[in-house]
Amino acid sequence: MKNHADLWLAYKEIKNFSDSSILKKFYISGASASDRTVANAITELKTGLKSMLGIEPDFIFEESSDPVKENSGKDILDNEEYTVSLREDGISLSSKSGAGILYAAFDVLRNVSCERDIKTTYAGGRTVRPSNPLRMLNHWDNMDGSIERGYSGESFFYVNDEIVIDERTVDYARLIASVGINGVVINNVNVKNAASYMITDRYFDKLAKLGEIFAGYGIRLYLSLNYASTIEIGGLDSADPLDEKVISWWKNKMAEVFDRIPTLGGFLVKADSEGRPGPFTYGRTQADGANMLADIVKEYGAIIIWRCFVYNCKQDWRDRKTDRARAGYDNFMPMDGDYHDNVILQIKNGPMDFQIREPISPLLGGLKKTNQMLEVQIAQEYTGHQIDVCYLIPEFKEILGFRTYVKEEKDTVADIISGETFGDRYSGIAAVTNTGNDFNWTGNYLAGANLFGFGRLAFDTSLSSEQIAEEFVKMSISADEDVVSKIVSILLPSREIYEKYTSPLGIGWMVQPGIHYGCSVDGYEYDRWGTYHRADHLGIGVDRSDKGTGYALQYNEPNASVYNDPDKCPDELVLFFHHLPYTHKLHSGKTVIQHIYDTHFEGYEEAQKLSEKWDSLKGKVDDEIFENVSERFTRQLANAREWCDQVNSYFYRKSGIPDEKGRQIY
Ligand code: GCW
Repeated sequence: MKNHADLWLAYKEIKNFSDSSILKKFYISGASASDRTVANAITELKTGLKSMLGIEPDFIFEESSDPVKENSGKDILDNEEYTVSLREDGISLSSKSGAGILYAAFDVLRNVSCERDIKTTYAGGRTVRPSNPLRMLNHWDNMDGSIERGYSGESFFYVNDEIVIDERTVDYARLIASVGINGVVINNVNVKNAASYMITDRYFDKLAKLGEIFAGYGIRLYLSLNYASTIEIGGLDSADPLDEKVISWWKNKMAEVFDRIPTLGGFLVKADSEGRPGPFTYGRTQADGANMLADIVKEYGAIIIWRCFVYNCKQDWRDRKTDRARAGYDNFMPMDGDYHDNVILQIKNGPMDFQIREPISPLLGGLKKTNQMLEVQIAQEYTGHQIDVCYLIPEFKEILGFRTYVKEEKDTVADIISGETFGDRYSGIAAVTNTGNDFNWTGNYLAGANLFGFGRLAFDTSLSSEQIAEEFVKMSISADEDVVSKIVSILLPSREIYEKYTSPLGIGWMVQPGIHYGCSVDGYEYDRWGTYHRADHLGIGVDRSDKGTGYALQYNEPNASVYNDPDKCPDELVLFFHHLPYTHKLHSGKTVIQHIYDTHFEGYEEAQKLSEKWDSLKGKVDDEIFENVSERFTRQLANAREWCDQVNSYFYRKSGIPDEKGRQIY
């Protein structure tokens, strides 16, 4: 008995499948039979088709060619593109690489698992080219087994500072490869203690083995790097990127690392952020820091992914001009074009920190000559800790579809991170993952939709939130139409509902400090990191217009003028950009204060309805899944009730303005 669920690779038996005759033979061309990824694709097809349909297919290998050497995002896409087409007596899978054959195999298994008719699905052939070259998960796993912002148990990569490789490791590679993930950073960006020694002999053998397992599923291994390694493990007294001793230490170190871990794709670096050391410590620029490492790893075909989460976390909230939201743009725009071509800047979707709603970071659409990756979070740090249901794919669709006006066309975030807008050498998308060693991997079974969905969306940004949700439910829970439609109708509105009872109007952060779950309206308000709602007896919100911190002007036109004007700014962000009286009329026709009351009562009521809908599924879904989600709904309703009561009471007491509908506010 496994200690973990199969999730969307459960391959449940399908009784009345339309026509399985075409699935008895597979023709494989492009990648060679000796490729271990092709071998894994065949194993997967055998496992899945036997389990779902009781058939044992044959495999015929046709002409094969070698994949192109990957020196750019375009090379990756050329290799990973695949085609599935119909033959007289079988199905043809073709791709330049083993990874492409594996994705093709999972494409077939997904369609069978969703009980779609295969001949119809693949009539005329289906060629899929991934939307993004790099599709990565970032684990904030610590080597002691804990997970920073982890809500699904302990790390399955580490126990007591040792790397674990077991059946779950392989199943993890299968799960994420099945949704097209091709890169994993296995350790916390806050690299500390034993993690600083990841790049030493102590861990090389295990990392090499882990890299081989991942490579067999088309996944590159990456490591988070301690920028101050020269000091912490190198015995030097400096980490200055321009210091010759530092440079030569890194040269020797990287030669050793890439010799011992040949599959390593590169490093993720968090520097000069929240107390982490970095180039600023030595009066150098972020580009100095990134380029020094990039130049050294280039000969190994590796990349440096450099996070833009840099802000002055010692700022004084009383300084009305200091604005944490400005920091990313102010720190990184001046060096646009200074980064070498195997450096990628990894940019959080918003200027603050993964709130339930933020404007899009102005770096996306600001930077024109720098490789960029988008960083989103499926670990529900501020969005419910995988207790509250919060399906984030609709939010990611909004982010990807946002027009930056950096160019006349092909200017959306999706265009930029795909490499389409600027023809970048490297680009892509990463998610801080929500996994852990819980039996169901993600705490709440329904949070699995965020892991599944992130992968599917990263691979194909044209997919809809609804289609992704449907696939997830059919493959992981049940293909029963009534069950599918009910659970999809729980997932789709859940982000808006969470926003209703925890926001309003672009105001986040009213969370328990440090924990980031549960309501505390002023918890962060007077924290050194800046104020977040600036509520007084007359109004609420932060003035980020040209009359305030000027953040709104970091955007390209027409976005800057829209955000800068309280009468044009969209309601859902108006308090992020402006300080407005409680009586201000929104586009919706409501006043700010009535919007606060209405959304918090609605949010709680709608969360109750989701829970009731789930209750109606008792006996129709696996008991273990039913109980897991049901227990979390109980906690979510208590949470939503607290938020509703505390936020409404706070703003009623602050404003003195009664609820138009006369509801009980304490
Ligand atoms: O979201 C915040 C978290 C930190 C995290 C940091 C980051 C890994 O509270 O736990 O540290 O941002 O993104 O680096």
